[in-house]
Amino acid sequence: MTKLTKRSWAEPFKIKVVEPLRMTTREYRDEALREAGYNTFLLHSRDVYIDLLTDSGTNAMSDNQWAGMMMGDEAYAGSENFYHLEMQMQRYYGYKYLVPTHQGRGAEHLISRILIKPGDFVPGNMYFTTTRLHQELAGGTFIDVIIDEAHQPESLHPFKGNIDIQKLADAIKRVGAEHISYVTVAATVNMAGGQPISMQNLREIRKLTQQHGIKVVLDATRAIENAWFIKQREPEFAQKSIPEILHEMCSYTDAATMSGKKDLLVNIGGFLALNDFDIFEEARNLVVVYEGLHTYGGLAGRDMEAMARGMDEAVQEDHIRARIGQVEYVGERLLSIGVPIVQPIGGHAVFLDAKRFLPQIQQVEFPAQTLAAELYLESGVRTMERGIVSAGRDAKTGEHHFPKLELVRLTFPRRVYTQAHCDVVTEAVEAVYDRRESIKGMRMSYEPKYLRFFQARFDRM
Ligand code: PM9
Repeated sequence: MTKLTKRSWAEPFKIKVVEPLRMTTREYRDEALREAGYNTFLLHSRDVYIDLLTDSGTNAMSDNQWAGMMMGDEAYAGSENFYHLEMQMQRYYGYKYLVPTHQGRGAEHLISRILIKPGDFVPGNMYFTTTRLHQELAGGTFIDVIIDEAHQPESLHPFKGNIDIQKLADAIKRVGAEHISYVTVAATVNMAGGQPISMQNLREIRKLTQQHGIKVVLDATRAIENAWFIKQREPEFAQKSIPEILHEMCSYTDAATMSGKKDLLVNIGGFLALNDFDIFEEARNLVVVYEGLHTYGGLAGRDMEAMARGMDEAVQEDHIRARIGQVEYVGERLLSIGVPIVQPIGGHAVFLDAKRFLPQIQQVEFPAQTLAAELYLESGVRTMERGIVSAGRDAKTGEHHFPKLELVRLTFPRRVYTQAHCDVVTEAVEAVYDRRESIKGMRMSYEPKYLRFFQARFDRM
């Protein structure tokens, strides 16, 4: 008799509430796709079987978080939940001041308006869609200073989120430190495949920027998952706790924008965290114009409470091990059948490499958009394009950006799907992979001005 392979861990929770899923036929999905203009963002959620569109706001909250929802203090001003959230942010992230926002882009809007002067530059470790747009709307220009390996799906560099310090130094020299609003550092880097930045790199960024008096703003959206990778891959941190690592990461930065909808296990919420009192004062004033009073920033008291409680759960190692372990499980299975994906496998998602998956489709015919549509047609699994459509157009020339990475993101909400769902997903990818040679590209029939990937429509070629 053969022995079972030993599993030393499983999800650190059991399921108390369930939500039924709906399976559809291929004919039904064909029609639904056509109605959605072949854009998975435009599908009705009821027509989706397994939803891997995003891990944003789609997490399952715990019983403790739901209990917290009942403790919402919905006073217009001075909600108890705000003070709890502020205390928790200071405890885990270590910044002095908190400005709540309805979600991450609310915080990006505020910091961009405050720190960017028209004509300024913002270097960073690969663009993120909403982050770059707010920088551009404030009159800034983003400069990508991530290491080259981040643009190479097959590179096994353990920290593909790192900034190339030489590229950053060159950018400072080229445009002048006085024209750099701040350096934006994402942890992990979503568009590179959920890839982490190392603590060593954060230290080097701090050293260089300090020499020039330049501020560093962290995108802390998935910083807890980044801390996990630091613990696994940087020997100095093997014995450190996640909160200790997170604290040190934040200590090399001056401020953070946060979408609580990811790491913090909630359905809505975000914040801007700051150390500089003057910037805080300006942000606290601006937030009342765009989001809501400075003690709720567009959130209900109950949402702030759920986010405050989510922090305690998000830093638990058992939780992160199972969360990242699930993503790894799917990635490893796809690798084992030869499907091209971004490696190393990232924190929040498995990214299919559409350029290698569908080499017959030119980038202007949207291979990743096509692949996401095919995957839905095949199985009802919803994913997201992260390629030329997401990259949008150059703000000055109006030309398409042509990103080196043309990816489809299979994004795993936290604590939502089981291993059986994961197996169904890998089988669906395999089925599309088996018929990949017959797949043709698409043309864009409608293109909105901002963040086109959300609402663009396509036709089959
Ligand atoms: N990320 C995601 O699916 C949701 C919207 S974009 C498709 O990955 C980072 C690293 C993010 C992010 C959102 C935001 C904005 C900032 N930084 O969505 O406004 O991944 O809460 O956050 C999405 P909000």
